Amino acid sequence: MVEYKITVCPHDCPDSCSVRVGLEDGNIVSIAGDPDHPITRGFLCGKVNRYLERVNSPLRVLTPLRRVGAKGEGRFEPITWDEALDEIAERFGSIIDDHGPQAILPYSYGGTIGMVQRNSGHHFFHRLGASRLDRTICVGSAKEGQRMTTGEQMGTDLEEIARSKLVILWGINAVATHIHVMPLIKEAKKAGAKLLVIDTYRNATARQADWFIQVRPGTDTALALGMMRIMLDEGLYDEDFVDSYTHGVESLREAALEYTPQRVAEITGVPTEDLVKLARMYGTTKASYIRMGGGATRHSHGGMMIRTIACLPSLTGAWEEPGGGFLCFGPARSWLNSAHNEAPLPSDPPARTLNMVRLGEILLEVDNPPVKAMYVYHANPAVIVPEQALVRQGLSRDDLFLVVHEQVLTDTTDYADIVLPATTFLEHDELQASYAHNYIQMSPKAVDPPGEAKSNLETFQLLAARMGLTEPRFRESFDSIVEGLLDGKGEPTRGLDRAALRAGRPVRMALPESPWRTGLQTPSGKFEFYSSSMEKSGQPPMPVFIPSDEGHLDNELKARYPLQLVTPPAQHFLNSSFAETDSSRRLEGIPTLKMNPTDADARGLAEGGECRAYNDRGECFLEVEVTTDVPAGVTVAEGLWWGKHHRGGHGINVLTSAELTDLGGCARFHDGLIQVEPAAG
Ligand SMILES: Nc1nc2c(c(=O)[nH]1)N[C@H]1C(S)=C(S)[C@@H](COP(=O)(O)OP(=O)(O)OC[C@H]3O[C@@H](n4cnc5c(=O)[nH]c(N)nc54)[C@H](O)[C@@H]3O)O[C@H]1N2
Ligand SMILES: Nc1nc2c(c(=O)[nH]1)N[C@H]1C(S)=C(S)[C@@H](COP(=O)(O)OP(=O)(O)OC[C@H]3O[C@@H](n4cnc5c(=O)[nH]c(N)nc54)[C@H](O)[C@@H]3O)O[C@H]1N2
Ligand code: SF4
Ligand SMILES: [Mo]
Repeated sequence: MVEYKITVCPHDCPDSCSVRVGLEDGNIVSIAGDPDHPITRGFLCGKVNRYLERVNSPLRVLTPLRRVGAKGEGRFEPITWDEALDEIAERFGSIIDDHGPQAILPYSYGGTIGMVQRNSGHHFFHRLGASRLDRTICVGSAKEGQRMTTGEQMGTDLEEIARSKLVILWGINAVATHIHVMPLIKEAKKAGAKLLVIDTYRNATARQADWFIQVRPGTDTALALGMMRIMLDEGLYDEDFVDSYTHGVESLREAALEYTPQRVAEITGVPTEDLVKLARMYGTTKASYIRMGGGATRHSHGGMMIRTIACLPSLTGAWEEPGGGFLCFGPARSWLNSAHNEAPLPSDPPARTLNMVRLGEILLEVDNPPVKAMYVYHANPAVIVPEQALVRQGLSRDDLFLVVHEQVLTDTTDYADIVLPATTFLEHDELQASYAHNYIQMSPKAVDPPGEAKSNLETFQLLAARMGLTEPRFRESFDSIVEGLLDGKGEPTRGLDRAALRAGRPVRMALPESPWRTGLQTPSGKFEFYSSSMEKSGQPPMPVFIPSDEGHLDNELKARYPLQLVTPPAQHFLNSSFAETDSSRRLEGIPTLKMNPTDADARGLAEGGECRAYNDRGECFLEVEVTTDVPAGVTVAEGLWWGKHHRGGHGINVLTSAELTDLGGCARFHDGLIQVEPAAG
């Protein structure tokens, strides 16, 4: 007899699917989408459909391990939890004695976005006085940039898309990265809506669009300003809305003046007639919904880019129209009381903050004190961080004590002194909240952990005890942490149906409606075309197109490295996760660089040949795909393949820059320059 349990996918994906696990005699026999969840609608992505392959992977870590080979070799012997905890406590203790607690750095990010497990190390590291990590690699520029225009906690309910008349997927490859938005779009299309995709290459999502608008990477600010110039000129905006709820429209009119269709076409590559058509279409459709991804924000001026695009719905008043609005990273999670397990207590020692994007520099150059120990959990920094050659060099340091808590052996565990076995979401309890839709849900474990795997929460509690930390917060039960998180910042959490939540049902958070009527969290309380916060951050207060520091300038660097490199997610991987599963790798094929025929021909590169892509930061070997899906001058590598899947041992992030974005300290994943040549040998 098969019985079913409902749990929730915790991977770093906007969909936070409700997962129906089939069990027979305590063993998992099936994994499928929960038909009763309004967003999941009974289906999962291929990656998680095949989750048993990940759970039972030959790379699965089942006991603590201690390094026996050289750093980078990944050779280990099994040890007991007691031995592992003793060694970590002892090494941390002596590093604190010799260099102070800031010589210890936690490093975690998106392996899980579960509200409990993800942040369960914070109290431990805060209490030690360890260096703090600025976790900006994904949403930094998007959140900070949008905040400038709309204030915090803003984003239209995802489900409104079904009622939209014009859906714009802007810098988001939703067919791969946000698949559960597609049924909502389908519903809207059935009722007559159009789907627009604005992207730098014809990706899987662009193929489904009624209209695909191809922009040069990093130029969307000019596109949006060009649209707004036409809309303001032709009166295609909502005067009442603008008068009541926005700040600085006259300055916007002035700022937009120089973005004539001709100039915008030159900057963006979008033909003038397309720009005019786009502006009129957007300006006359109030029920227009912009669903933004990270694409446009992962550029040197990515903060300015999203800030400018977020002005569009504020001009038409789409925010207040059923089926209209704007969403990038959604606000539901932020209503929970994440301070409960995230924020330092007043009694915790102060500590410096280091930006996760700059890990190479952190490990090789930061001093006073140098980082002597790093504890990695739910992250794979050897693959996902820019300037990978420096990161690897740092991870290879013999004097760095590296602990990695992992589900599977990765490129990062190859450098570890100690590896600890981690549970998957099927094996631990969690509270899940999405960053796209407004449902939260309990995610109880479906089975017991295999081998000696332990959750993040349990591991940090054991570690705290081993280091003599006795405060109650290091013994707090899962249920009590959940209560703390639900003790949120207002009505959306107070009004939650606790019984339904405890019963494992998805519970919709009722977020404040029309917050602009009562005042947004901006200095003026309104949507800000003019932003004094921008000025405070050292940025122009008005939207303005600024060429990318690396990708756009005609200079000596561009002469040597003429091709811009865009590195977006692959459909069958989730960042670097799932690259360990054979079936995902088979479906992705081989690490590939997409190139326009003009660029390939000019370099003597043919379809299927191997190329060497390089710049001053390093080199990466990939197979060439010749395609008109990418414009001339642009190359695209979907990922993230691990270093060990590439000849030469470096993945695509060996080529990306660790310079930070204009706002929010994010990485510039789609902004760098490269040269490409046929690979020798
Ligand atoms: N299958 C799968 N799903 C995922 C992930 C994954 O790795 N694989 N990752 C998850 C995570 S952590 C995140 S943050 C999201 C990210 O998912 P997305 O937001 O979809 O990813 P991005 O890297 O932001 O790139 C999205 C698109 O932006 C385009 N782009 C790049 N630069 C520009 C630009 O300047 N302008 C415009 N208009 N487009 C541009 C790229 O070509 C790409 O098609 O997806 C999540 N879901
Ligand atoms: N070039 C390029 N680089 C990128 C991106 C890009 O688009 N282009 N995307 C960036 C973005 S948006 C993001 S979010 C980051 C993501 O980068 P990461 O945060 O490193 O995410 P993953 O690559 O998925 O690796 C997460 C690891 O955590 C492990 N894990 C999962 N669950 C748990 C758990 O409960 N406990 C423990 N201890 N371990 C667990 C998984 O096995 C996996 O190896 O990558 C960034 N890097
Ligand atoms: S990775 Fe995303 S689409 Fe796939 S099951 Fe998880 S939440 Fe759903
Ligand atoms: Mo992300």
